[in-house]
Formats: sequence, structure tokens, C-alpha cells
Amino acid sequence: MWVVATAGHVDHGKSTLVRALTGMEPDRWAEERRRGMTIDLGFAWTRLASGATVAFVDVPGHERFVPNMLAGVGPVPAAMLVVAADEGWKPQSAEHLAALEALGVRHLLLVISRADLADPAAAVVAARARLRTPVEAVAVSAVTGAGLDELRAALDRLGSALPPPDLEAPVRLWIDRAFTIRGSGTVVTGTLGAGRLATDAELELNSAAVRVRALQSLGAPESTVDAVARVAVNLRGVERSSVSRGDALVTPGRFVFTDLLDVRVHGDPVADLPATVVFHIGSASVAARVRPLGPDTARLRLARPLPLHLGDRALLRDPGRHRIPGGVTVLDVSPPPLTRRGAAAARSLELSKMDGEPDLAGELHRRRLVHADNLRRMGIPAPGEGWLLGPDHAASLRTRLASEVQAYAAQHPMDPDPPVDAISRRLGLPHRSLVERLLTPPLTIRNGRIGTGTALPPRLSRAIDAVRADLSANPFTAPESDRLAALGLGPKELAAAAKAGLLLRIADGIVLLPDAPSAALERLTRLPQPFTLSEARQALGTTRRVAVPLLEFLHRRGSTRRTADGRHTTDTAS
Ligand SMILES: Nc1nc2c(ncn2[C@@H]2O[C@H](COP(=O)(O)OP(=O)(O)OP(=O)(O)O)[C@@H](O)[C@H]2O)c(=O)[nH]1
Ligand SMILES: [Mg+2]
Repeated sequence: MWVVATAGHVDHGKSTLVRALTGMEPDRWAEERRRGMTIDLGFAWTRLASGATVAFVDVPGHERFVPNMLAGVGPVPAAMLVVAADEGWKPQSAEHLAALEALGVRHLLLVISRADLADPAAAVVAARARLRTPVEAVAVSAVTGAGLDELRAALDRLGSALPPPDLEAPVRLWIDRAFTIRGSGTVVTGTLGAGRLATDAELELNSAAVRVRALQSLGAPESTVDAVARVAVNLRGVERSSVSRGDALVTPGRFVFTDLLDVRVHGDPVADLPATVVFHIGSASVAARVRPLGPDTARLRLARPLPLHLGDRALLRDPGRHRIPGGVTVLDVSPPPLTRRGAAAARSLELSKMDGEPDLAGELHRRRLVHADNLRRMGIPAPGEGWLLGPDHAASLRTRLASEVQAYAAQHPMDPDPPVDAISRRLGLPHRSLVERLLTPPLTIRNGRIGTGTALPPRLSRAIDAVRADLSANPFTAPESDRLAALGLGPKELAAAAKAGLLLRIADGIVLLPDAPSAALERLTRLPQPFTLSEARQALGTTRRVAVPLLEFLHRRGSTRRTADGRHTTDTAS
């Protein structure tokens, strides 16, 4: 389906044209028909010769209803600009064209209506003089039917030139109508520009989770609707009063709801913008305060947050002067605060280089550290999951990490390996997994701590070496407490030696070489099974002081087993 909006001055024949093309009545309200004037949006559709369906969003031309007109064209990719042959170019011809240009609607058809009342040539010339790009023109009369076939053919050409919609894109359905159907509840309608809707899908509406109960497109029930389409969505559990035009039904977690954004303004110089404008996107219109940043860039503060993406096109309107001073391209939906001195100037320079196209490298550089989910919410395709680091920031964090690890080791000489969490906190990181990514050799993580590779203090290391030398000669003769005391090895020092993997503590004050248990097991296996404590003591050439805790150690490890009569065996199978 293609969706095409009308545009043009009041009474130039837009609704009559839609009626002639579709046989449907776009002016839905009695008041509209009584006054012969469109007030709000109208919807109608027809099938073209190619077999394609075109749906029209018919807009009002009267200057009072420009906000309604904008809500209609906002989400639509193509438009038919209608100029009456007998009236020619008029103020709202200009204002509507300015709106289409500001929103970046490039697929246009010029329709000279009421061609039975005047020669259309002058109107064509007048309109073409205002159009920035070459546009196909068709002259029609809804009264005689002249030109309608040509117009249908032109609509087919217009539609087939439209870019294919991105069906994988998240849904953002700007709501243009909301009403209640008895027995079904709340229904909202809109133009689906990208993505696909399905019954039972979970969506988000004004920060609340909602579910699609049923879908319709062009009056027929559907289980899925692909963009581009006019669609009516029956929502489960939504009060009619809680939804209105300008709200958006969105894919959860895929948009930033923001009231602060940086934009490029296409049109008037930013310095000439009024301090307050109305910001229009999709069917939404929101008051916005303008803070100029550069000649064509500004920060906007919206009166309420909207679901926006980088690269969105929107429009600024000056309601006081009935002017559209410009279109905008959204450059940043999550811009940095401008509190530091000189921040605004720096930001202006940054914005001057941005164009609203996703630029992952640029974003990582500017944001330094950002979650992939947040980038996707901003409309920036991000590779992978989790936290992403800008290369410059990663380099400076690596340097800081190294010095924090050193500082910790200096503060805790007996226990020099900092816990990962401590370093994560000191670096202000949002998640400890980042520490791992920032580690460079020889640093590694073991048991939740960062192995520093830092040598033990020399005095301690000499004392440990002496004990190790004793143990190499007599592996099961653990040093006596007076020997340890003489070497300055108290509980803390022995713990440090154990952590460094130099000694093994099998009990308080009893240390052996780390390979002592396996050496002991080898000797014990050769004993007749089961064996007594005394037999073990003799096989190991040691005393009860070592043999008891060593057997307990082996038992705890599951290397030996106790028999019913209190003896030991290395045969653990039974
Ligand atoms: N003679 C003649 N009259 C036409 C033609 N098209 C529209 N009209 C008349 O022009 C008047 C305005 O037509 P509409 O279709 O309501 O115009 P509109 O552009 O929809 O007006 P708004 O919605 O109020 O902006 C009506 O009286 C129509 O009958 C045409 O091709 N020939
Ligand atoms: Mg009308």
C-alpha cells in the first residue's frame, strides 16, 4: 500500500478529488459537509491500474487548521499538492509546500484541479516556479472527469518510485485518531511508516505496556500489517481518555523518550527563530524553547517528551506569524548538558560536523561509554550487546586502571590484589565486566581479584624462600612456630605467601609446599590399605603435628576416606 497526503489551499478541490478517485467520503463530519470545508483529517483509498492500493490522507486547507494538516502529512512519505486552475498559487499553497519540504517529503505530484473552470497552464507555471525540484503535473476536473485517468497513472508512477519500507525497523505509529468501539474498547489509527504490527504484539504507549487485541487496515481485519499502511489498532486495557492524537505506539525499548534534543535547522537562520516555536513530528505538535548553538544548529527543550531517533525530520512552526521557519534534522536525542564554561561553543563545533546519519565511531568518541541498548534507542545500529567504550576513553581508563591497581597494592602490601569491584568503583564504571575488558597483561582476574603480578616485599619473599628451602629437604616437616617467628612470618605473611602460591596452609601455623598433598598421597597409596595414623606418620617421616592436619586436608579434598574402625584408605571408590 502507498499512502499519499493531499496538500493545498482551502477550497482548491482536494476532498472533491479524493472523492472522485476513491468513491469514498473524506469529510467525515456533518459540520464539514455543512460548511463545505475540511476541518480534520479524512481517509479514503482505491486500487490503481497496477493493482497497487493507494490510501489518501486528506487534509484541511484553511489556515486555521494547519496543525491538523501537519498531523496528517507528518508520517506520510508522499503528497499530492493541489492548486486550483482558477485561483492559482495561494498562501496555504505556499505554507503547505513549505511544510512538505521542511519534513523532507520529496515524493510530490502537482495536481491542477478545477481545470474545467480555467486554463491550467498559468497555475502550473506559478507552482513550478515555487517547487525546488522537477515535479510531474496533471490537470484534472473532478466535475467532467477529465484528467482523472492520467492522475491515476501518475499516482502509480509516484508510488512505485517510493523507497521500500524497512520492515525490520521498530514501530512508531503516530496516532491521528483515537475512539471507542462498543465491545472492543479503544482503537487508534495512524500511518505505519516502517516495521510491522501483529495481533497480540506488546507495544508501549505513553510509557505503559499495551497489547494489540486486533488490527484492521482499510476496513478489513488483519493479523499482521506491514508498513507502509493505514492501520487501526484495537488496544487491550487502554482507557480512551489516556490516548490522543500526537501520542505514539512504539516498539518497547527502541526509542528514547526525550524532551531535550539538538537539531540542524533547514530554513531561516537559527538566530532569527522565535524563542518559542511549535515542534511537529508525525502527528505530534509540542511547544519548544529554542537555544541557538550555531548558525544552523540549536538545542530544543520540548514541553513534553517524544519518542525520537537520530535523523528524524521534524518541522518548526511559528504560530504567531503563520510561518514555517524551517525543518529540522535531529542530530542528538540524548545530548550532553551545557553547564561548563565554553560548553555551548564546543557543542556548536561538534554539531557542525554531524548530519543525522548514524555514526557509531563518532558516538562512541563523544559519549565515551554507552550501552548498546541505549544506542539502539537513539536510532543508531550498534554491534553486539552490553557496554561499548570509545577508543580514547578506553585508553585513558587503561592507564587509570593500572595506577589504581598499583595504588591499591601500595595500600595493602600483604594483600595487594584489588577486588574487581573496588577498581570498578574507583574508575566509576557502570559494570564490573568492563574491568575485565580493560585489563592488559600482566594483569589478570583470579577469584574476583586483579592479579597484579606484583612481587611480594623483598624481606617477606626472602623469608618465604628460606621456608621453601627447608621444605624441599624435608617435605613433611612443617616449620616450627619459633622458626616462623624468627623469620617474621605471622598469619598475615603466611596468607600472602599462600595467595602467591608459594606455600600451602593446611592448618593454622602449619605450612607445606603446595605440592605436598600430592606427594603425600603418592606415598600413602603404596601403604597396605587401610592404614593407621601412625603408619601414615611413619610413611611421611613426620610427626602427629603435621600428619593429623594433612590427613584431614586429604580427607576434605576427597583423596582419602575413613574406615569404620577409624583407619584411613586412599581407596575412595567404595
Ligand atoms: N468546477 C469544479 N469545481 C470543483 C472541482 N473540484 C472541486 N470543486 C469545488 O470546489 C469547492 C471546494 O472543493 P473541496 O473539495 O471541498 O476543496 P478542498 O480543497 O477539499 O477544501 P478544504 O478541505 O476546505 O481545504 C467545492 O465547491 C467543489 O465542488 C472541479 O474540478 N471543478
Ligand atoms: Mg477538503
